[in-house]
Amino acid sequence: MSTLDQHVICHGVTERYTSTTETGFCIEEILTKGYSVIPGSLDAATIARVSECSDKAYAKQCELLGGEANLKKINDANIARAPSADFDVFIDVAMDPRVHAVANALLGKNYILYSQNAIINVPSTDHYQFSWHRDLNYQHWTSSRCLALSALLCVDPFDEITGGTYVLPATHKVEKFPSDRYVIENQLCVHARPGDWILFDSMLFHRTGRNASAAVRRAVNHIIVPPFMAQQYDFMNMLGDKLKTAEERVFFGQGRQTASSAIEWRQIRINRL
Ligand SMILES: O=C(O)CCC(=O)C(=O)O
Repeated sequence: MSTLDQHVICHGVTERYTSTTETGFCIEEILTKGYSVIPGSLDAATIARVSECSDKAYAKQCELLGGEANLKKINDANIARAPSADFDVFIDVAMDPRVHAVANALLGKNYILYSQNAIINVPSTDHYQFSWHRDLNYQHWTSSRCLALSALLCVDPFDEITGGTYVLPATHKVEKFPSDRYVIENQLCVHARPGDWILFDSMLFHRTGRNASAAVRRAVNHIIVPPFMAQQYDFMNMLGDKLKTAEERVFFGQGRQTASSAIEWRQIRINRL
């Protein structure tokens, strides 16, 4: 890139982004191309614990469900679902303030955790997430505002060899999934380091890359939504007592479960007074 290319000049432009902060630039990238990479607030020891606990949570889930073979039958092998139910470190991960700053700016002050899953990408092993998808599955429409934010914590290096996340830039703005030729000519692999977050509009088409390295590549995905959407898991039921702060309880969905009756719906509001 020449020095001339570093100098931005334009004409006929009266409106533009003027992002001056890291969060502001991240939001500009998500709104425009659908994704952004930011460094997280978590230290190396925490990332190492996330790595170890992802494997332990998965092993426990395999055991509870009658072995990994049963998970393979439902295309759900090598995913630890809601690992925060077993290991508190995933509560800390979900509360990373850098992610919450972006969620707040994109979704407004009311948002909750729809799902949290650790993706374990084993070398030379198929994974259901290798296929292109939106995190809001089966949705083929666009919205003027971001409807959901996906926050993928990279636990290991992400690149073409290790199986980084592949994206189709700006497809959060296009209703249909593109043709094969378009995908092949426009897909790109997002590079990231352990501890980084890949933040993307949940409607962006993406997939996990094949892992051609010798090491397992792990990540923890969080889908963050406005509270009118029902959560994938009842986090409050799974980890209610473990949540220490009001911020944690709100994010994990306190008070957002479907009311069992109209009386209960009103009583919850009266109790809040
Ligand atoms: O593992 C990845 O790189 C992406 C994960 C993913 O596609 C998902 O969790 O929806």
